[in-house]
Amino acid sequence: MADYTFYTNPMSRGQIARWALHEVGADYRQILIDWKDKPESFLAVNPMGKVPTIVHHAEDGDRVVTEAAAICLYLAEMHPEAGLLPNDAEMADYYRWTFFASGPVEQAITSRHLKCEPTPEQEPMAGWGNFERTMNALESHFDQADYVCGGRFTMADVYVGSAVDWGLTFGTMPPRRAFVAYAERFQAREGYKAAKAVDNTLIGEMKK
Ligand SMILES: N[C@@H](CCC(=O)N[C@@H](CS)C(=O)NCC(=O)O)C(=O)O
Repeated sequence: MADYTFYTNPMSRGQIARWALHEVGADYRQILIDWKDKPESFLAVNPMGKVPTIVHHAEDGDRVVTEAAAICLYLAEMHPEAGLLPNDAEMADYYRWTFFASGPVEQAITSRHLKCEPTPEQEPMAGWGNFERTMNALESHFDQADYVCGGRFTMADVYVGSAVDWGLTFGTMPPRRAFVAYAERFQAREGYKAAKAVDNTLIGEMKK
């Protein structure tokens, strides 16, 4: 049996987890999920019926991890040999920007897409404030750092990088110079290229 069962759909946030799986060299088998026909076995492990979902078949039993950000950080912990964990000095940026991407960035993009952005009066209670504030904050980091933790790629870049990658590809994030330069850096990685090749092949097959 493979170490991980990976529930995904190639046209989804499952791409984030696949990139993480490839970065750590994980042994996984995939189960592709059709939104209109979700297997009971999948709903049993994730009642939300959302991908990505992984089941780690650990020695002490099966462990379910959902939420793309959590899957990335979990895989980095389970595979320290991949060298994607932060050291003490990198820890603050590692957590800060991973959670910033999974909270404010995700909400800023989704609320704009759904045309339900907060009014100026609502901004103080909206965790992302507004779209511009969120984009400006993220840009300010990549204006002075090549990666989330400064000069070196860590697992946080899989999650934050995926947000930037997705945003630039679908035009839901502004193509600011710092975002484009960051994307060029992480897109050159072997793990990124290998994971995208799998998903792009699957997407091609789905379109036949
Ligand atoms: N909070 C979750 C969101 C996952 C999510 O919304 N996945 C979508 C695809 S991108 C999904 O599974 N949609 C199927 C559905 O809701 O039926 C995460 O960050 O992983």
